[in-house]
Amino acid sequence: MKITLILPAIGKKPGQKYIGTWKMEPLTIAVLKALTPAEVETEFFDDRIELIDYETNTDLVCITTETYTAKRAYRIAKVFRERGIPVVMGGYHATLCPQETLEYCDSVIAGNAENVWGKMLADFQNGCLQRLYQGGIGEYDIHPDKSIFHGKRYLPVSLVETGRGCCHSCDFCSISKFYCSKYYCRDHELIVDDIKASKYKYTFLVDDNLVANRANAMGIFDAVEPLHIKWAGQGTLSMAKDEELLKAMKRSGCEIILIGFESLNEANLNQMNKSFNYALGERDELVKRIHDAGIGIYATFVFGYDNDDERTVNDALEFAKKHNFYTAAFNHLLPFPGTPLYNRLKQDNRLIYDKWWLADGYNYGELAFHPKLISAERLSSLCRDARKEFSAPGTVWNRGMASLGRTSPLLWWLFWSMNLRIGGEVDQKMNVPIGENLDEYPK
Ligand code: B12
Ligand code: SF4
Repeated sequence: MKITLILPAIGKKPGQKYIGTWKMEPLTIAVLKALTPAEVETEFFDDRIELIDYETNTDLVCITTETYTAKRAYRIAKVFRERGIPVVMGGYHATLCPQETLEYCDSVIAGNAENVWGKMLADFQNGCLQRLYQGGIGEYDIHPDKSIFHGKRYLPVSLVETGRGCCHSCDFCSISKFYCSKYYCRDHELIVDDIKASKYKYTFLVDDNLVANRANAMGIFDAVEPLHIKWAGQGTLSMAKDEELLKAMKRSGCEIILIGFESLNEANLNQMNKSFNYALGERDELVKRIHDAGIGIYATFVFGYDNDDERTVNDALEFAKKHNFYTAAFNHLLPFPGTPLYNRLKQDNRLIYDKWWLADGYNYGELAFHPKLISAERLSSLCRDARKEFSAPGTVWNRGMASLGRTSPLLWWLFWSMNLRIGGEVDQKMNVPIGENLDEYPK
């Protein structure tokens, strides 16, 4: 038997290349490969870097879905199903919208694949593929098999999972919905083995909230320290309150930590159920503590809550410039299906599209709902302007100089290439048509 794994891309502008900084190794596919029995032949098409061979000789097609890639996934599935080849889907979108996804494929695995993948393959071989498999949540005691990436060129960063889920319940977050606001630790030996097997010295520890469980986090940092790697990860501002934790993070090789500041406005933080971000105390002081520990910050902000207006975007930009963050994202709010945010906006009749991810004419970078104090178009362009300003040569220079000594020399060099690349991509990303132009070169 042969199965074909596919990672669909978001979309691209006609004649242009796919967004460079999105081309990371897809851990999801390496996990599915590892779960597949050796006697089953596998092949993999990464839609972000290569053309899909729709004529390939295969028995079963398995597609991973995110909400942004759902439209593309459905189109790919249609072609294979017209050839009589069954299609299975899983991933974030399929889990959040299983009934919609089932309209476009033969079977869905909702949740984590680990404990049902083998059964799904056996059912398929026995001619009794079920429509819906309920996978587990947070069980992942295997090593991903990255041999499936052979011959594909990704960014030179190794992805290693350290945890799944998050203990918080921010109203816009798909993770909190998928993992029911719980955090699941991963066995530290597996983490160490994965790092040892990694191709690159620079590692992205995949975790939605690395500091969700303090004792577990300290254990990971102790286990990783002897490996002498440099890593980036994702946490929350709460880590700044804990000096011992910060020191252990740094000792273990932490260089950059992604922190969702989201908003500087208290009412907005309340509305998104992230009030813990201001309850922690003086924000400037917390940022300083992280920087003083020798850790750079990737700050993320989101705009579109009910108290956002022209001023709030600018306030966040000034805050990011004042602290000379290593990098920052100025995103507009997007209602992902299944989240409390989506349900609230739908109930209030504020969605521009019922399903923006399938809507004809919906482009990356556009708002999919009406904010209260500002128009959708204006907010989209303010976010774009903030990104441009933050990556303008003068701002990048100031940030680069501030990072000198804060991060290791390797990360300091990386700062320039990364920030210049991100700056160059701002307009390339704006208005990318979702699901379009992917069956053409260049990739
Ligand atoms: C690393 C990462 C990235 C990397 C690389 C992405 C990649 N494709 O490899 C970068 C930084 C480039 C990135 C970019 C973006 N990302 Co991202 N990213 C992640 C992150 C942190 C880890 C992904 C991962 O490797 N997980 C580990 C694997 C093993 O878990 P998994 O994918 O869930 O797979 C399991 C199950 O879902 C299931 N499964 C998955 N697929 C399939 C398929 C089949 C057939 C089956 C049966 C089962 C199955 O089984 C797997 C094993 O249990 C996730 C959050 C997270 N913790 O997962 C966000 C996440 C996937 N990203 C997200 C988003 C929104 C984005 C961006 C759109 C952000 C933006 N505004 O630009 C872009 C889009 C880029 C693109 N798609 O081209 C959202 C998606 C939400 C949604 N509803 O779709 C997530 C969930 C983050 C969040 N907080 O909500 N991202
Ligand atoms: S802290 Fe981050 S990962 Fe956790 S629920 Fe909030 S946005 Fe999601």
